[in-house]
Amino acid sequence: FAADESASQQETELETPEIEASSEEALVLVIDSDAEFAAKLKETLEPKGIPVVIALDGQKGTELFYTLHPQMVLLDAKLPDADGFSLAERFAEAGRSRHLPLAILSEDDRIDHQIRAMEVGATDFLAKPLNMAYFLPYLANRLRSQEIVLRSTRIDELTGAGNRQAFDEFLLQMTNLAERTGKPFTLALLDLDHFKKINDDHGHSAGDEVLRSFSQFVLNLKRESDSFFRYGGEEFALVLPETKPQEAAALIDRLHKALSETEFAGIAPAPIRLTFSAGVSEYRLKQETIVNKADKALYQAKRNGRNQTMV
Ligand code: GH3
Ligand code: MG
Ligand code: MG
Ligand code: MG
Repeated sequence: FAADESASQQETELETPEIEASSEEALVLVIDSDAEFAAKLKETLEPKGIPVVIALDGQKGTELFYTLHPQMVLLDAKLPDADGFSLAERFAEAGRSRHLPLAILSEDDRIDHQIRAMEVGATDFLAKPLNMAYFLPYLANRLRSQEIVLRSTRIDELTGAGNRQAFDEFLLQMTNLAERTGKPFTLALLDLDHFKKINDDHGHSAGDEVLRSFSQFVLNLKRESDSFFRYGGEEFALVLPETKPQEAAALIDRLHKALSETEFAGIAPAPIRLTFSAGVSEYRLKQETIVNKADKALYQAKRNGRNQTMV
């Protein structure tokens, strides 16, 4: 399954940086221990252009939920290692899943099960075996609504930073402006170091809390004219108008210094310390690969030992 492939990629020490899938791609996460059922769903949906990722237990499902940011979750009520209802509740609590279509699937469709699904924050309850004549248009409806929600949202719910959609649009505007006026700008990509370890050590809710705190930290220190976005899971972007790369690097070094003097308390039993690596790239006329350049610089910063900025 694709789930296993992406899992092994996650485990490599340093993966090649890549731009995350755009928010337009409707990825469906299926968490179900019935491998045959899950595989059949995948076989049915993928030819219709809906990528499906499968997790056979709650732990894997949680990992993929946080790594892949799916547009929809189908979650079996009974999992080998977790209760689907509690898992659904955790996903809903994660905050940014507020708009996420999340269906609980169960062979037991007694009304108290259906009520429980609604109480924990699921959007739907589907009885198993699925009635495909109902399920397919149902899924299409949910994904269509979800796409509209994603397109119309500019703020990342978890962190309060601008979201990926906002970033893409803002970058395009800045690029057009720079081409017209010749005014350059600088892009900095910030990637938290060894963030996976925070999730592994303290759980994903703590990880979420750290993402929130880090965003707040940057939002408090950045200049008024700089724009801050959540570019991907634990990756952020700063767009710095009329700023030279060296000035940007100096600004980011100030962030590095301030962060080294900061402890995030109240999240885990002991205060959490955090570092990040950054890649900086300047927009020049006719250069359309600013994100790729910043991404390459970021990769270099990681290679050089993290907690630093490369231009
Ligand atoms: P590196 O220093 O190489 O960047 O290591 P890393 O562990 O930070 O990077 P990696 O890409 O291996 O792991 C990123 C992790 O970020 C994996 C994923 O579960 C986690 N993550 C992504 N989005 C979220 C989120 O919204 N919440 C939480 N809690 N974790 C997230
Ligand atoms: Mg990574
Ligand atoms: Mg990363
Ligand atoms: Mg990272």
